[in-house]
Formats: sequence, C-alpha cells, structure tokens
Amino acid sequence: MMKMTLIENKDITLILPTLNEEQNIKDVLDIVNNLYPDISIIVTDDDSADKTQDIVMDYRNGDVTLLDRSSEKEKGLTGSVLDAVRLVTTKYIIIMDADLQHPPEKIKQIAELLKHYDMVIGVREKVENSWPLHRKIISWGGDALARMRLVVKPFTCLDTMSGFFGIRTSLFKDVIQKHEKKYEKKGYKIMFETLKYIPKNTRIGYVNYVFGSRKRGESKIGGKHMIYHVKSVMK
Ligand SMILES: Nc1nc2c(ncn2[C@@H]2O[C@H](COP(=O)(O)OP(=O)(O)O)[C@@H](O)[C@H]2O)c(=O)[nH]1
Ligand SMILES: [Mg+2]
Repeated sequence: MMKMTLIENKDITLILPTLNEEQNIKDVLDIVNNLYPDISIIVTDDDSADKTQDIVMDYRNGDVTLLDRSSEKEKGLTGSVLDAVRLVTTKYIIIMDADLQHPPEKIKQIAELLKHYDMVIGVREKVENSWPLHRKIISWGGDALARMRLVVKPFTCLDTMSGFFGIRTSLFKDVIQKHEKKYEKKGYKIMFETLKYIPKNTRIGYVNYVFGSRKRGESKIGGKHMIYHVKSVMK
C-alpha cells in the first residue's frame, strides 16, 4: 500500500518578521495557533520600540519563540529572517508578514504543495488596498528588474516581489550557507534573493492570495528599500 505523505503542522515553522507590530502580533499568533495547532512559530524582531516583544514573551499559547535582534548591529527584514532560519529544526519553513496582509488561511495550501514542490510562492492575484501611485510604480519597477535578473533561470516566477512563501528547510539552509554574504540584509526581498541562488532543478509551486490592506500600524517600507533591491538585482 502506498504511504500517504501528509505534512503535519508540527513539521512546519512559521517565521514572522516584526518591527513595531504591537497592534497586530497577538491577533496573528491567535489566528495561526487556532488554525494550525502544533505549528512552531518564530517571531524575529528588530528592536521594536513598542510592546511587540513583551506581547510575544508573555504569549502562552502554542510553540512561539522570540528572536530578539536588539543587539544586532545590522538590522533589516531579510537579515532577521536569515537569522530565524538558523534556529529552525522542522522540515519546512513558511515566511509570512505579521500584519495580516498575508492571509493565514493560505498556509494550509502552501503546506500541501510543499509535499510536491521544494518551494511554494504566494502570488498576489490582487492588491486590496489603494496603493498610492509611487508605491505601485515601485512594486511594478521592482518586479520588472527582478524578472530581468531571473531571465537566466529555467523558471518564470509569477510574483517576484511577494514576501509570502514556503520552502524545504534543508534547501533554504543550503542556499543561505553558500550565499549568505550576497543577501541584502536590510532589504525586503528575501524571496527574490533566494530565487537567484536556488539550484536549477528546484521544483516551484504557486498559491494565489489577495494581499490585504494593512488595518493597523504602519508600513515600514521606504525609498531606501528600493535601493537595496536595485543593489540586489545587480549582484
Ligand atoms: N524584523 C524586521 N521586520 C520588519 C522590518 N521591516 C518590516 N518588518 C516586518 O515585515 C513585514 C512586512 O513589512 P511592511 O512594513 O508591512 O511592508 P509592506 O507590507 O510591504 O508595506 C511586517 O511584519 C513588518 O513588521 C525590519 O527591519 N525587521
Ligand atoms: Mg505589510
């Protein structure tokens, strides 16, 4: 009889990067723990000035670890996720924003596809909020540059600018070990950077999602992140 390979919640670590998410982090942890009991969660925080870290430390549901990067000199979203990956002991990793713009319900679909693919990318089929024009241009331009950079690859990524994705831990650790120095640690585009370095034969799956609007707190993305992205495209 063929053995069914099911990915269980305990095989997954969810990495949530945070910077001043006191208004969102408890809801995110509650929703994820309710939907996926036994999942491991790492909140990787870059010295939030608000109560984010206190909320995570006091949180008593499920398996939640706080990675406190307060003493880290080089802060940044990508660097904080790379550090979190080092702590992971489960077979699979899923990275998700901690502001509910990425729908936690989609974790299930990403996990299911990880049975068949090495990496599963969340593709924004719709952006719910009304982004200001400059933000649209940044996103469109960033994607165009990233696609050019990836043209040498035997795959076409359907959303290079997405921050919601899952990956086999051993593959991710391998890529990071070999290419860590080249990652733009202060940047936002860790998924794109990983695509630059993954082996040619990596099997990539896709899951569509609606990029929701940020209901609480503020976006931290700014002009400097565009520069980090351009630097990354050129590397
Ligand atoms: N650890 C860490 N997390 C960050 C940093 N900047 C943003 N984040 C988190 O990364 C996620 C996406 O950031 P956000 O500002 O919402 O970007 P946007 O959705 O593109 O506007 C959120 O969970 C943020 O709290 C950072 O420098 N370090
Ligand atoms: Mg956001």
